[in-house]
Parts: sequence; C-alpha cells; structure tokens
Amino acid sequence: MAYLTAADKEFFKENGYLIVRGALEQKEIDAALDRLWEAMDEDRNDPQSWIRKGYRTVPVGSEEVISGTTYGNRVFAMAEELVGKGKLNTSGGAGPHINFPDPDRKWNEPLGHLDGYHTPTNGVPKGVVGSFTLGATVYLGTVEKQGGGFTVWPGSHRIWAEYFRHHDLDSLPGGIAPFDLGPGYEFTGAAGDVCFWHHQMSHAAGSNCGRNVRIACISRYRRKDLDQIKFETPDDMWKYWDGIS
Ligand SMILES: O=C(O)CCC(=O)C(=O)O
Repeated sequence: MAYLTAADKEFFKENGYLIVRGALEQKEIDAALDRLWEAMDEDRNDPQSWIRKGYRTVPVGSEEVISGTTYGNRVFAMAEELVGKGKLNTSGGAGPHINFPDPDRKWNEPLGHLDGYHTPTNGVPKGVVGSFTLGATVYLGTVEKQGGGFTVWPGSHRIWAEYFRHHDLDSLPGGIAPFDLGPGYEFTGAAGDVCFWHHQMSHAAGSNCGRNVRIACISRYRRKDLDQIKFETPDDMWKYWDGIS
C-alpha cells in the first residue's frame, strides 16, 4: 500500500520537503520519549529543570527504540516511495535533537546550512564533505510557531543542484549560502509528524521562544550506491529518485 500520493511527490519535487502528519504510532512515540527522558538529566515533569537549557543532541540515536522512529516503519516506507524500493540502506540512527525553550528569547529567523560541511563544532572533519540522500525529521511532541521548529528553505534544493553544476562540492565553507535564499518555512506540528527533506535543502533549528521542549529525531537516509554517484551532477536532478518523475 502506498502512503504518499502523486500530489505529495509533486510537492516534494517542487519544494524539496514534504510533511506527513501522524506518521508514527502512539506506542512508537511513547517508547522513544521514555528512553530519551531517561537518558537526559532533566525531569520531563519539572519545567524548571529544562527551561533555558539550550540545544543539544542525545547520543542514543542508534538504539532500536529511537532508530525505529525512522527505520523499519511507515516513515521508512515513505522514504522508499520517494527514492525507490530497496534503494536505501535499511538501518542507521535517528539522532535526537533537543531544543529547550526560552520564553524570554527574541525570535530571529535562523541561518540555514547544508549538511556535510566542516564547522568547528559539528564533528565533520576538514577536507571532507559528507553526503546522504534524504533527511527525515520526526517530532515526538508538539511544536508551535517559533517553538524551535526544524526550518527549511523551500526550493533551495533546486538552487543548490544548479549551483553545484558550476562549483566544486567543497567550495562552500560551513554549508552556508553566500546569497539570499528567501524566507524559511518552520515545520510546526504534533508528535508523530514527519518532515522529509532533500539532502541539498538549506535547513536549521529555529529559536525556541515557546513553552515546550522541541524533541526531534533526525535521520539521514543513504542510497546503497551513494559512494558511486555522490559526485555526479546529472542534468536531471531526480535521476536517482525512482518515485519522482
Ligand atoms: O534540530 C534541528 O531542527 C536542525 C538540526 C540541524 O540543522 C542538523 O542536524 O543539521
């Protein structure tokens, strides 16, 4: 059974992202949340313990209860509908990214980046450009406007595809655009909602000026043959996407 419609795929092709509501089952959400809160020092029932705690990742993304939010489930089946059945690696992590709230903070539009580029803090070694095929950001709780949502720059995947036809992949320090990409789109929603995003989408975490902890699990799916094709810049940027015509 297909989960995505032709209109969903068309939207993804045009905008570089796609939001699917209610993609996770409640029991998947509950189990992942229990594990995450257990792995953090903060007390989920005591806002004083987590207010103004900033942003961090929790190193449990490879545990099955967490990686299962994006692998071996409906979210993964949808990813395969975009890229092609059997084309993606079937296991990987789903890194939990926790964006704690600060209700006193003034909201500013975040600065988008492309993944895979070295920065002093992101663990990507200098001289290497990391690569993947499709991102999936799954929410495990409610995310309101200006509540630290995952933010994408619609259409930036097409801009970047054109850019890298004329520039080397390693010519973009930190993955930051040297030109204006227009306004970002902040993904708001509820536990179980997922945002799929093309690997060459500028994206960022928004400032969390709200009241909820923004909990997202982020996976970067890779095609099995990615190492053979990752330096290609085909005229048809959808050449390796069976689900997109
Ligand atoms: O946490 C988020 O919403 C964004 C994370 C991000 O930008 C990244 O992992 O590259």
